[in-house]
Amino acid sequence: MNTTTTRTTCPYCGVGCGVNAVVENDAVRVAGDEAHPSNRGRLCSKGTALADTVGLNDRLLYPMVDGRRAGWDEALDEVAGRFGEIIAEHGPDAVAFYVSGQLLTEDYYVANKLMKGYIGSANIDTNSRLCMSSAVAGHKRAFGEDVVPGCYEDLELADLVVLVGSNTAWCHPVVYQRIVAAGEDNPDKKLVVIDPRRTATAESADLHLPLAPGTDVHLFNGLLAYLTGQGIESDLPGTAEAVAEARALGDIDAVATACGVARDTVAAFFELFAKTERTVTVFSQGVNQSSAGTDKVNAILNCHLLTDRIGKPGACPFSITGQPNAMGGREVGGLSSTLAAHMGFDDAERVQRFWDSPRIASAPGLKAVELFEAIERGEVKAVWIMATNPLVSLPDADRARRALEACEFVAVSDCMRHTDTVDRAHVLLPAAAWAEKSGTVTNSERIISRQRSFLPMPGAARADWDIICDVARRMGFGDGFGFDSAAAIFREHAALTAFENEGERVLNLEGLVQLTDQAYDRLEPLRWPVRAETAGRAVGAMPAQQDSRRLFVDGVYPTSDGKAHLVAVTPRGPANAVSDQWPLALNTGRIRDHWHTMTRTAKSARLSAHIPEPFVEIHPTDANRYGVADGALATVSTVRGEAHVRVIVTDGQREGTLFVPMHWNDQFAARARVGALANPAVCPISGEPEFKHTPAAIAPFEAAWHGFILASRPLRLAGERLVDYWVKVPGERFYRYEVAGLQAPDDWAATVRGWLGIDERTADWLEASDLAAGRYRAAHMDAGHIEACVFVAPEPAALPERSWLAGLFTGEPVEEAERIGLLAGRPADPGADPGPQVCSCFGVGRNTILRAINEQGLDSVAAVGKALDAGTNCGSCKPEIAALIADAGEE
Ligand SMILES: Nc1nc2c(c(=O)[nH]1)N[C@H]1C(S)=C(S)[C@@H](COP(=O)(O)OP(=O)(O)OC[C@H]3O[C@@H](n4cnc5c(=O)[nH]c(N)nc54)[C@H](O)[C@@H]3O)O[C@H]1N2
Ligand SMILES: Nc1nc2c(c(=O)[nH]1)N[C@H]1C(S)=C(S)[C@@H](COP(=O)(O)OP(=O)(O)OC[C@H]3O[C@@H](n4cnc5c(=O)[nH]c(N)nc54)[C@H](O)[C@@H]3O)O[C@H]1N2
Ligand code: SF4
Ligand SMILES: [Mo]
Repeated sequence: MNTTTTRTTCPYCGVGCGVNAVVENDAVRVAGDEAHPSNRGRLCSKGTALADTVGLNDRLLYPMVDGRRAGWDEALDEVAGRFGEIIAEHGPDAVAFYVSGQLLTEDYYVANKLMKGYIGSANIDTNSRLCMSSAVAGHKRAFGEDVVPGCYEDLELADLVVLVGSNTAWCHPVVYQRIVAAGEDNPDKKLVVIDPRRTATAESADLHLPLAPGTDVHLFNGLLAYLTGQGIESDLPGTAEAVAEARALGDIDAVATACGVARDTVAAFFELFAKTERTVTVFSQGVNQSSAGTDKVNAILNCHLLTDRIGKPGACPFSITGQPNAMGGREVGGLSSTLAAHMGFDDAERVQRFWDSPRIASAPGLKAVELFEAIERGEVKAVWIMATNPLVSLPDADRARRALEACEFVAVSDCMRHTDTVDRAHVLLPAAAWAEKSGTVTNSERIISRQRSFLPMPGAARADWDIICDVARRMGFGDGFGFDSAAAIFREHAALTAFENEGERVLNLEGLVQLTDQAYDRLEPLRWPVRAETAGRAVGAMPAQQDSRRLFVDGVYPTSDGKAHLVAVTPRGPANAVSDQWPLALNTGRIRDHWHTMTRTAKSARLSAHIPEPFVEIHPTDANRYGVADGALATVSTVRGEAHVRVIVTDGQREGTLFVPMHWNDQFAARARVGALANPAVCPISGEPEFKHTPAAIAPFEAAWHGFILASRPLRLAGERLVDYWVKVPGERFYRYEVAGLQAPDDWAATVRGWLGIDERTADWLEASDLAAGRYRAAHMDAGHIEACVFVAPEPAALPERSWLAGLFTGEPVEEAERIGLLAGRPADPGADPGPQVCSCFGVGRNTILRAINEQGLDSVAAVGKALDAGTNCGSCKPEIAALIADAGEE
């Protein structure tokens, strides 16, 4: 047996977990890396399922030009040539790059260098604009530099963890597990969650503040005023102004009213915060993705600065990052509003000298939303998109689509053959994916880790840095892009951070400037800043005096006066308020087991099984008011567009608000791309869009019939007559489609055969119908195997569960006993139906868990874990298991 183990890093969230990838013969398996300081061996459901995602199905394997396969020379000459022509004719600002926090630092570095130093424009922006830019801007206003001052250990040491606008249990699960585990050792530890929704994270909090959307500044200003009322003072610049602004709102009652939260809840939070020295406030997209995003960030930072809770064990504000390399991108300067290595445009001369480049961008470029508007107006005529899917992820995404369709030249570097964005490119460049590519990423706690390749690059795929350098050389910039390895690029990046850095920039990798190729290959996870004397040591092994875990320990900041600044912030509502026509506030975000636009997580059947369909969550009162029922379909609309999604009625959703996940797109659903509905209003300081608040309406989707199809092969339902709603759910050995239509066909059998593409005469076809009752059921068999089955009913609730039927797609012939149950859609023995999946790691279903709870009297998550393994690997499903136990107890 031929086995190799490679230590690498998870390519999903900013927790940055270390992963051991084991390749045994041709099979890949992954496990958490016990030696990585960020996760110490843990992985969440997505990390655990990484091996499911490395297959080559649907991969982009060759360059394409105008829809046909091309060689690298042709494709790269086309990109270099078209960019060159447009620059020559219209100047450097007529072109742009739109890149991503999913690039490695080395890829990012050369993309930034090419645009800002050689093309001479700052028109390179990144999807981090949609993600972290408010945190960046807030950090700069308060600290003088974009720096996260603490580390994950602080979350363990804290006696109070405040999670603001962060569904940590689902979006940063390993950090969440670390907080929960620390709570088990410290019974005094308290967890407060501030989120309009009662999320999985809020379920296990000591206190949940379900505040009205967009009222975080009101709340934290209220807190600042309360703290000063307790006699807490500070002589930091800006304090008087910030406190005066904070007091303007009034007392706790006024704050409670403004935030729409019970007075006692607000008071309890304020008291807890005031008395707990060791407090960490974690914030994420509920804060950043707002037209007041930067102000929200500073309202939080103000409270930490006033109380001097920063740079201390267990005390700091903590911006938790989304993407695996959101931090690395910020470090190289990938945002259009920064230059490079935490330097701004004031440092242009210095950066140009370091690069020895022909030009240098001297002023900020276009920010993501503006960039696509400029493309639409024809001012930007060529764009190169790398590692992001903007036609799904930008707000007002249909407008972004029109912009790209009108654009003279669009190049896309991606790993997938089809995405909503890829399908609109003139030139496609196949990029190496995780497992194939090699370089570094920086996580939320400033730890730089290696992503290492353990599989060969498939087809003609190449690393992003390699593609970018090749284009640069073809544009005549050979001097600056002669890199022959990721290591060489990393050294130059490190050197730029240290260049003429006399301590005025905290980001400093001077200790890594001399890193040999061999040392780079072996690089252990290492936290910046990396001074010369600490280089090469693992984080855990650093001596205390060279500790970089906490910054600003001495109270010195990279500002002109060396001090941190409080910033006066004025509370204001979202950019567009709800109205009679658009009475509900549409909030968007993430679910546990999907990643962004699903290009990777949809390759995993177990991840796709957790929440199979796009949905809208709505409060019972609103559901009543607008006539939508749990389990039915609804149309959610805004001024920009509409989406057709499944309704979930829950009192965890705040009245007056809706929640729709961001993940589904045109590859997986007929119409569920919520970006097309989202408001492109941005924070005036950071340019980050208001994804968490768009005025919206909801109405029932009046389907005449509902159904589902399970098929062994993928079907093409897009554009299929009578199928007005479809969602594709990849399964283990099958594809599941949830379908519905506004009108029933005259001939079900013929219509269904058409969907399945089967020949009437030869097929082994089982059928049962009760057309008067609106029911139709059929199965297509082939030599005893099941090829497909279709179930149709007038109501969704009248359809059988999918899990048992799905289990018949084993590749083996269907047994006679099962064949009897087939058209009934349920087994002869009801105990055989596991129900919808709860635990992705062990594939344990809801029915199985409920049966075990009831039959064995299990009363704790640990007991369920012992009996069924559910929840014992990544732990991401623990909140759901706890909810099932609670429900069973109530009955
Ligand atoms: N499973 C999974 N994990 C991920 C990702 C993924 O796609 N899937 N993506 C990664 C990325 S790039 C990112 S950026 C992170 C994002 O991680 P999170 O920020 O935790 O995720 P979101 O679901 O976008 O939003 C968080 C919460 O903000 C709340 N919110 C909405 N409006 C407000 C408000 O006005 N105030 C407050 N206080 N809260 C509000 C929402 O209800 C939501 O529960 O997740 C990362 N991790
Ligand atoms: N409605 C709504 N929209 C949102 C958000 C929200 O909360 N609500 N959140 C926003 C946030 S925080 C984020 S971070 C964005 C994320 O949004 P996107 O960045 O658009 O989402 P991804 O699906 O991660 O897109 C990554 C693309 O890069 C490809 N890819 C993967 N690895 C590589 C690689 O190594 N090289 C190359 N060249 N390509 C690669 C993938 O196939 C995929 O097409 O979405 C934003 N949009
Ligand atoms: S928490 Fe999960 S998704 Fe995030 S890095 Fe760790 S394993 Fe990957
Ligand atoms: Mo993000």
